[in-house]
Amino acid sequence: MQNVDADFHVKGESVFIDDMFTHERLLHAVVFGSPVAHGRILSLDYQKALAAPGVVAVLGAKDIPGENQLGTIIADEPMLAEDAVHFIGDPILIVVAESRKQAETAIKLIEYDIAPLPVITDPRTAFDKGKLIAPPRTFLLGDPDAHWEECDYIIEGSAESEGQEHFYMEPQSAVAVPIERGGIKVHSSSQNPTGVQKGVAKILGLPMNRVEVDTRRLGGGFGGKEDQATTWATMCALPAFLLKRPVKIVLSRHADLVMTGKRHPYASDYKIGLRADGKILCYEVMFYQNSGAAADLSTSILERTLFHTTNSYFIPHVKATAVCCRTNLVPFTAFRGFGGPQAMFVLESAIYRASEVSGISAQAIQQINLLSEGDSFPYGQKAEYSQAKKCWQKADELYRFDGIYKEIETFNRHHSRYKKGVATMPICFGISFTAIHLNQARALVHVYNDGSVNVSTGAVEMGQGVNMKILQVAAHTLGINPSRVRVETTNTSRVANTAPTAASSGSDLNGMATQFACEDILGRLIRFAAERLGADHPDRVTVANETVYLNGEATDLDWNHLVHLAYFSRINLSSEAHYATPDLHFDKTTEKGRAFAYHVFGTAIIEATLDGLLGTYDISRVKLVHDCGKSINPLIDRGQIEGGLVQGIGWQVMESLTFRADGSLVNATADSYKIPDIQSIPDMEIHILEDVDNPHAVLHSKAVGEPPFMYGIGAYFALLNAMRAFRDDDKPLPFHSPLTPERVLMWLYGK
Ligand code: MTE
Ligand code: LUZ
Ligand code: MOS
Repeated sequence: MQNVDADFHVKGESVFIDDMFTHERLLHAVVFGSPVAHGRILSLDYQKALAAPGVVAVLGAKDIPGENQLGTIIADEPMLAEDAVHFIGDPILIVVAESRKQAETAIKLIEYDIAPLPVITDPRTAFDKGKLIAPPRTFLLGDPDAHWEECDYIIEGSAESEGQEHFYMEPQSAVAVPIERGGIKVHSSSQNPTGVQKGVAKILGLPMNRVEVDTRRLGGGFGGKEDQATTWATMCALPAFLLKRPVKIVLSRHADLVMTGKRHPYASDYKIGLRADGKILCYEVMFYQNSGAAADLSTSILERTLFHTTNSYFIPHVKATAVCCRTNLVPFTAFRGFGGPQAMFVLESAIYRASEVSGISAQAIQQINLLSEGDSFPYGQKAEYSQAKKCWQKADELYRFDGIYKEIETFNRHHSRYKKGVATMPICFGISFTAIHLNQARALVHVYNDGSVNVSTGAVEMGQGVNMKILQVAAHTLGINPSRVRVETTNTSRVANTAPTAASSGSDLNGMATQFACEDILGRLIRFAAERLGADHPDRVTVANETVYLNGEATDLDWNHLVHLAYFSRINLSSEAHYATPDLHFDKTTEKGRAFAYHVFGTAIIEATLDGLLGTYDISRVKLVHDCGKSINPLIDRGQIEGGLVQGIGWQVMESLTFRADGSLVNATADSYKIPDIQSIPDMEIHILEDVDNPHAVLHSKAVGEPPFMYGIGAYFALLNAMRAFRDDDKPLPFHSPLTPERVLMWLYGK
């Protein structure tokens, strides 16, 4: 089925925050952020800004009626700076004016004296100086120390990956509207309306029931609006509350690039041990996460890094340690994969090095070590419904890996300026929030007495098609035409205490709650119909294709009529249902448990073509087999696979996020931060694995939002192989993503 949003998006009729509330009482907020990465505020003078045309107010920490604190996991992030600043862009003052332009102009008139303090941008330095956000954690499986002796090859090295900008099309934005008796309603571009509600309530000193948050849709989130949308919602809620006028905030692209969190950069050291037959016996790794200046979600992201240490492989002896290091960069945050990709890049780097040292191909090492059913992850969970081998075999059968390798060898023999490289990339990603309490959702379903249906859940639509999937689940469960169902905005007054739409589990959790609520209403309708039709048991009655069936035979009672009659018989046509993922547990003292409901698998083969004269390249072809369980909507899933893959390629070989020693961002404009465009999309061949099951998610589907991102890691190694084809000497290859054309040229022609 085609996504119901598609037509409206294409015609420009879908409404985003900036399209809302364009009336004249509306004020605009712009935030003045710290110009230095670390310092003590000696003085601030905003009199000139306040006197500038159109300016209504300039607000600071002292104006906050509630608590000046946004940190959710760790309380280390004031909403507005009090006496110190910790990163460039750290919010200090809010300027509110009649127009955005006036507020932006006024900001430049703010005078300040900030005494600089030492700036740390590198996680290893932060670690050496003891600047940690939380103590390190270690996952241990088997006993590596006792088994290094059995290894024929032992390789040590490091691998680094830089950050990534979300580059959602719609920047961070919100509108706050004061409502009666000092309450407030916030329209927020947030993946986490409950988080916004809680944050705004805390800042304003209100109970949560005085704050209503409503989210229609996001122009992309990708994790960037999981935690950090709250910051910007509070920046307009505070002035709206104090000035009693609606206030809008929409970050400029530049402000969004500089002031908001991104994917965490990581520096890592590894040691890997293999037997002569390619079997990996031992793996030891230390991850230094660059967390930025505040905790945000860093500890949770670090945990997911540890959970994905061994990707799609079984390694019997593993010791993985990880630590959140505090630096003077913007607090880094959730981004598709949530720390998983960073771990997987390190292991692929280790495998690549091991292949160079041992002479066993990287592809063979990958294949030999693939996870089997029942194998243990380092956190003790056993692989169930593991499609690791099935995906690999299917990909090999469909695409003939050997043939591709031969084709490329031939190409490289016959070309001197261009060389190609190829790499395989298996993935495995755990589905569930690792913070167990977040694995819950609710749905509120109304069947109106004309037969139309309205569904509200905690899920936020951000382009991933969750509303479409929920619509399909409702229509399927009720046995009615999908055109009858409307999925409402996500609203904290309708559905409370929601988890963020994240961890790829939006449709798993909210879809299941929707199914339960629909089953509840349908059960009442069926009992009612059974009575009317004189059935001896309600089991004899079913609803399908908008028709009531008795003993498998269509009756003349259709959906409309059934609902109409039920209403007049005073049957409740609404239901609220709750779903909590069963059987999840984790013990942090032993770091063992069943952390995930299930895992998602896949295998990609990726080709890169490199121009050795210019150092430019394209990722020319990607073929992959992906496990979607029983897909609810293959068209949407395909879109997620393509989008995730391309975003992953961007992270690994295109998008350079570079910070100077003073903590400033080099790539702070759209022309210096390069995301993949239509020209950089590879030829893609995507096969969704058939005949697979998954009893752990709604309608036997599997989550699809994040896992395909990690195929992009294969692009890095395909490119390394193309580089090797130019220079087959001993020069060590770089394990430092992104591999930009500059880095490739430096390697090709440097000493
Ligand atoms: N797809 C689009 N178009 N836009 C997005 O912002 N976010 C990704 C993924 N796919 C995103 C997307 C991320 S980070 C997650 S966690 C999931 O969608 C969230 O949605 P789901 O849980 O419904 O899959
Ligand atoms: N958010 C979160 C996530 O709070 N916990 C998670 O485990 C997670 N995983 C992926 C993306 N966001
Ligand atoms: Mo996605 S990083 O879980 O929002």
